[in-house]
Amino acid sequence: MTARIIDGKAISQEVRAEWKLRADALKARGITPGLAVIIVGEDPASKVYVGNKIKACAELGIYSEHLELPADTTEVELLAQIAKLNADPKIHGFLVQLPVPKHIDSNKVLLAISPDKDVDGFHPMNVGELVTGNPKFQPCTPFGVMKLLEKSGVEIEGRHAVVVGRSNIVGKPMALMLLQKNATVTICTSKTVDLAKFTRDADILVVATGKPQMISGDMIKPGAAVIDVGINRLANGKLVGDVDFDSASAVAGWITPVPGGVGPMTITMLVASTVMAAERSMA
Ligand code: NAP
Ligand code: L37
Repeated sequence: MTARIIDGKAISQEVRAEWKLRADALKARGITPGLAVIIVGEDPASKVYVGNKIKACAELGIYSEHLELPADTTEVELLAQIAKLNADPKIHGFLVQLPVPKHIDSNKVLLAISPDKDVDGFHPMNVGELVTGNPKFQPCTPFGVMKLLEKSGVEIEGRHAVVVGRSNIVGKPMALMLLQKNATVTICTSKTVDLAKFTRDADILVVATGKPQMISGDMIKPGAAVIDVGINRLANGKLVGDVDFDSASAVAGWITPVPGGVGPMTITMLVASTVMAAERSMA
């Protein structure tokens, strides 16, 4: 079998067009949705991602602000910037791009963001709403994965979904969203014994480990939907996922490429959440 490619760029364009209509409708009523992104320090990958977020805002006619703070910014200074954005009526949603430098406590940062403007969905209150099945803002990467599955016609209810990775930003919320859609969910971690036993049983396999090409075709059930969240830059400069695309695409039923898979959808769901935040601010 040769897998159908889930084209994250094409699906992104389609979803962005839907959200542009909603952004335009808000503008017609005098509200321009606004997003701010704070980045602390010089992580080169984060800079690329934040650049892509700002570009997507421009594409949808969303107002955006980009705050680049130096790596030696203190926690107090960062919290002061957050307080300003919480109070700024032009800004409907904002996020602090993770990771932040080690001398800053990311938990404190996430708690300081107003839950009403928390477009990343990382505030403990929004995490709680996701756990109880009534989410207000959902973390953009797993939210984007759910959209990719939906748009590709992958059935979720009653299927076995295996999520490899349990980070707060990808693995855990991913498992909760699949559970909400009635998948039977398994979460694997670095401590899992015999990982392949689980991955081979997956109808839907989502991989978010940051370990380049660790999932090979022999670990995949024929016909499975394989979603590769990983983005790794090899020594030769090439970008690869956590899945070995060549061997996996010979076995899987669907597969996402890297780049051009989950990454663009992450950005799309962020702008969607910003428009949602602006819509709610009118209600
Ligand atoms: P993370 O915080 O480093 O978490 C990685 C997770 O993978 C951990 O739970 C870890 O287990 C697990 N893991 C590591 N090695 C494993 C192994 N050999 N077998 C099974 N599980 C293993 O990473 P993250 O933030 O979730 O990101 C994961 C990847 O996705 C990275 O490549 C990142 O760049 C990418 N990413 C992409 C997007 C996008 O939009 N496309 C967004 C965010 C992240 P333990 O908990 O036991 O250590
Ligand atoms: N919302 N996202 C939010 N908050 C955070 O704190 N860390 C983090 C986060 N992660 C994130 O922004 N991830 C991300 C990953 C990939 C892309 C965008 C955002 C992306 O645009 N990927 C493209 C291009 C990859 C490249 O050229 O490096 C892709 O095609 O995959």
